[in-house]
Amino acid sequence: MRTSRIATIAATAALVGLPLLASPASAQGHEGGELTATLTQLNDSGASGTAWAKVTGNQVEIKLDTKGLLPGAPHAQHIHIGGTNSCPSNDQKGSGFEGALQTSDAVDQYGAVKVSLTQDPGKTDASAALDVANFPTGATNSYSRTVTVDDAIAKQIAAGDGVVVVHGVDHDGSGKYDGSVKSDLDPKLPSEATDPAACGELNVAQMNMPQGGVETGGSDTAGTEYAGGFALGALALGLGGVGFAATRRIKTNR
Ligand SMILES: [Cu+2]
Repeated sequence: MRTSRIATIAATAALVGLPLLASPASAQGHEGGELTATLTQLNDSGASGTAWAKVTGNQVEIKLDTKGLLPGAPHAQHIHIGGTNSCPSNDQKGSGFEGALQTSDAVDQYGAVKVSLTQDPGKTDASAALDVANFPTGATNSYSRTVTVDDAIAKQIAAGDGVVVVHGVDHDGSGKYDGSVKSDLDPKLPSEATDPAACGELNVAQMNMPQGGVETGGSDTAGTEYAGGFALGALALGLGGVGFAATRRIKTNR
């Protein structure tokens, strides 16, 4: 009887524990949190990339590799926060050139610029969002910098709310930023200079073990015949479901 109760609890731990572990929304452990993003194209730009970030206190170490961008043209790149903290899809239409998505068209999704990913010595706050002299200009770029942010931004990035957006799209294939449509961010610039080219959501990369206990009551619906399978599954995933459950104080069912 005791054995089967433990098995049942183990199964519960596996069932309850797995979704907890899989959730990036886990609130603890912001300090030192690592994040990754995969950037995919917007506006059929052909651009893509990967990003990695680590938040330590008010420092955000970030690496951003991009490719497929218009060569020889500055590509503004930022961490946006707000909206639904998400990227629009490549086929999403906007108010720009032949229905192109302009930066402000998707603010409800990726939010506003919070960090400007300029090269040294550019400033890195929102005021440097269009500091074209200090952004990468290649078709392929490998960027890394450690930037200082305020407490709120550090927390939001660490929690997975940051979205990396890279700008600059040659819609008409002329080989440079031009055209009659003006930028929604700065009417002195053509929209091609600021329209979003690629986007990726910075998601929490590391997995944390659950800190809370496992509720052991009301677990009798988990059939003991499946318990071994669930426990093995937890072990196979390296989660130690059996050991975790077995060390819990056993509460009598019913
Ligand atoms: Cu941006």
